[in-house]
Amino acid sequence: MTDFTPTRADRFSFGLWTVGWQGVDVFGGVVRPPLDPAEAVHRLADLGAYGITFHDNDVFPFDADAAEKERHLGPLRRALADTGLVVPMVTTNLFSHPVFRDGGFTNNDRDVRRFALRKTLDNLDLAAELGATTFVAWGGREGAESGGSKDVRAALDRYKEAFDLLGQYVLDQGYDIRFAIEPKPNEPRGDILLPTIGHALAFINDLEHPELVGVNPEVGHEEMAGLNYASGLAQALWHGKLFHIDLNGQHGPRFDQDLRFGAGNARGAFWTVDIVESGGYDGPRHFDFKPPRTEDLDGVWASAAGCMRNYLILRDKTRAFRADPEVQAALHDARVDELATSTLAAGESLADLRAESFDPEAAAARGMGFEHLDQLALEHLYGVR
Ligand code: GLT
Ligand code: MN
Ligand code: MN
Repeated sequence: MTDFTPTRADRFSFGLWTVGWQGVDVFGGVVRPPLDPAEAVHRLADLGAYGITFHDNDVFPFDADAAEKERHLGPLRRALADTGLVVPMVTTNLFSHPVFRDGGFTNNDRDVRRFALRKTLDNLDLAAELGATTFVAWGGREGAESGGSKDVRAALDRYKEAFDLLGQYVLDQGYDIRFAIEPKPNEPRGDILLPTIGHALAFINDLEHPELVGVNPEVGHEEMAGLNYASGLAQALWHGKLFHIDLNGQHGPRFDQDLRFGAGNARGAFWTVDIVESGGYDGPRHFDFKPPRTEDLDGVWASAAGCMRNYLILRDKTRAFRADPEVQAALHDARVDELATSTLAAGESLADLRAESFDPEAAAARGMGFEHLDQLALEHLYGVR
């Protein structure tokens, strides 16, 4: 039994932009003071996280020269050394500065695309230096609001060109880094390129170095598209492409809420933890949430702690569900295990298959027993089993 206190072994990580979000939204300005990255590292370490992640401009300003970058990186490096926290993932901000109003890698303006590549190359060097092995690419500004403004096929050519160049750079430098594309259907653009896990997986197949590129699915982004996050994770795992995850909470298809993990769709969170824990994913449990604007700094830390605590609570519940003998019997009655058996037996021919007699009416009369199974899952989630 656990008291749901996170430890480093749980491998929880947080983006600096999450706890550092000052609450600026489309309708209002800052509600919280800036959070020093080194302070964030110490607070997250105290709460039980094992790592932090960041965009280049979460740490130093957009226009920083080498000396200014170093002035900001120094205290961060010291905080990492003092706490023992690691940096498993780094990402590039290709969306905040007005130059990226039409995106980075797929901007219609070629000079902006070239600038986006330079900014990303610099950040790859930093990622390698800090030991990050995953490099996330969230293309929030890569998209359009209107049909005529973007040639989507040309944009995908340029997107591919960018990942091909960056992949080759990583290979040439000998960096131990893989890329993870983060899909999102919309917001801030009206329609974002690579809007879902499925779109991203198909795109990756056409890259020069597909082995270097996977996905970083976010709970809220898939649910904004009305999709089932846990099911998307399962497919990404099936393709060997689940390189990283962004855990948070969302209440169905609406604006990107970035609630703390476990808030929002609690049933979805249960199945998310189930697949993350049992599906072969071995990366960080990374939170990408935004402590709501209602909160002061104490609320920020309560919200961050809640992400980890909810994950651990759900981890306990999913383990109890899997270990429950009644659940195991219900899984068997639902023939869930039978799906793992190949449809044709070894050595069997299609002629054998065609010669087999089968009574469809008898098979059709038999229910699947899924309701009983799902009720058991809900009872574990609701805390009565
Ligand atoms: C931004 C976005 C997130 C992405 C981050 C990585 S930035 O906060 O909303 O979903 O993961 O670029
Ligand atoms: Mn989001
Ligand atoms: Mn995210």
